[in-house]
Amino acid sequence: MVDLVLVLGDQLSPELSALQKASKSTDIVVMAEVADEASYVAHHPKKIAFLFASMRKFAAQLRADGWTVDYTRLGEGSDSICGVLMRAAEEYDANRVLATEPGEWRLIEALRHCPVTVEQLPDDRFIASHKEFEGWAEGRKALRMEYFYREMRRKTGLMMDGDTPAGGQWNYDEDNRKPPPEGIDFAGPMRFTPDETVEEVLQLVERRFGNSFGDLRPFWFATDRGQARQHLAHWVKKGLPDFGTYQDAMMDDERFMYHSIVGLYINAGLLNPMEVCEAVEKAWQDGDVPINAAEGFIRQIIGWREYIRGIYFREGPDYIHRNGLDHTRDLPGLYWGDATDMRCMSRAIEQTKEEAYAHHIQRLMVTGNFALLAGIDPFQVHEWYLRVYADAYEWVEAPNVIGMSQFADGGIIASKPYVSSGNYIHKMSDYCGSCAYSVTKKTGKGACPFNLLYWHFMDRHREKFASNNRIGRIYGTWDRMDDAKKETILSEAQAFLDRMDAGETV
Ligand code: FAD
Ligand code: DLZ
Ligand code: SF4
Repeated sequence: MVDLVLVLGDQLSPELSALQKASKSTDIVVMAEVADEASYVAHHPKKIAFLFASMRKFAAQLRADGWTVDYTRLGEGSDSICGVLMRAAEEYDANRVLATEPGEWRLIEALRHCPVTVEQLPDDRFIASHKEFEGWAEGRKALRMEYFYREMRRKTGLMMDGDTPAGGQWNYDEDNRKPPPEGIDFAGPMRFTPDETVEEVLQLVERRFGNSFGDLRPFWFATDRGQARQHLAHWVKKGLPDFGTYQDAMMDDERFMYHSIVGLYINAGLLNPMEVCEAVEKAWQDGDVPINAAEGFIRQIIGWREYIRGIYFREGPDYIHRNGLDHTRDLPGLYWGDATDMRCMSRAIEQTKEEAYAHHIQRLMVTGNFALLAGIDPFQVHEWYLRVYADAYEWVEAPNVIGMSQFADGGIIASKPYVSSGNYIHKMSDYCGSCAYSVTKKTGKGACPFNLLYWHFMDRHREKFASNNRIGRIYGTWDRMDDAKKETILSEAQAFLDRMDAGETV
């Protein structure tokens, strides 16, 4: 009996559980570019091109390895994954599909309801299974990442001396998070010139998705495992040593800083998270990188990445609709590139449009912070992040946006809302120096909007946050201001929001 083996666009890994369970000699691998996946949100064209090119190359690799692959190009078959499976089941007389569980409830449900029988196997490219995460979370009052991370260190043995963490500490963040340096000596991610396969896909994406937000060209992403590994080795050597130190810094003319830009490759399956961590651990063991860089990076992958996924699957399909702070403002046009005088916002959004990339602090403390302060509907914020980043899939994007960034899950992920006035951005970046607003002005003409909106947010959510032990004390500062000053701040913040809602340049 023939089985079909479904390989989705973000499952491009030879070690995929569905491939492991299948028989190379009798089973048929099914891969498909389908309109439903390419348009359930209007993805950035670079993301679609990256996935389609990587899918085509992965299919070629599977064939070279002896698999039979049924590959459907966009527009040449059904619009949905289930439709493609139904056609293939009939064509090959198969009555079962082996699949690895998709990273989205939407697609998990679609496969469950597909008329063909689909066996969904665990995605064991992750370090923690759903059961393990559940076991860890069970009975805890607060699900703090740091404790989960320690479990993952023990499980993987990464940077461990027996039962104790290498160097004696679990976390070296006191050496990280420095403000931006004068200049940086890393030229950024490795760039790959499009080959024939990539060029063909670029032309297809230009025709079909050319009107979506985002620049398709220049296209420089790796699109196969070999290239992704080259990129990783380059970054480990040149970027990793300063990764930790400047992890939170932002610079006006440095889009990538010392970040790894491996998220899109790991999430699509071109790199395995453990191989990435092992490369980093080895660089540290060889004495090439400091412990704060290696530990800080490994924590992002085996800590944050795994924890975030655990939350997505634990919280269920309704998570993306949560709105714990009742925010209802529409996402303003500046997120789609409309002019804004806020330098930090315009630079973060401009690079998002051109590169389908912004680093963590730009996502959290610039675009995310602004959306939260301005009270934008978290579902619209979620859709924006899902659309614009090349590494975005719901399992990882939604908890970061709904939970960490917008505090819309009521505090499952974050113990306090990630909000700040302009002061944080000023400390951690050089944006403010070339901004039309003044970060030191709290009110009046030219006052930084983050300064105004910060108090507007704190004031309107006083009931929720006054007793929060991490942020509640801030109300003391607010209460010490005289009433006239408070009134000025709130009315100027409201005037700013009104101008923004009216579509004026702010
Ligand atoms: P680096 O800064 O070099 O970090 C290394 C790796 O650690 C990342 O590639 C990623 O695999 C992992 N990592 C670090 N932080 C996180 C985190 N919070 N959650 C999950 N993995 C993490 N990450 C995504 O992969 N997809 C998303 O759609 C996404 N959306 C985000 C939205 C918001 C509002 C925020 C605050 C964060 C989001 N993140 C997302 C997490 C993080 O910002 C990105 O993983 C990171 O910026 C990717 O760039 P990089 O590969 O250069 O990562
Ligand atoms: C994101 C994406 C896109 C743009 N296109 C496809 C596609 O045509 N075929 C496919 O198999 N997968 C695609 N994907 C990835 C899926 O959307 C992804 O598997 C789910 O969102 C679950 O993470
Ligand atoms: Fe952003 Fe305010 Fe600084 Fe301008 S002054 S860059 S708006 S933080």
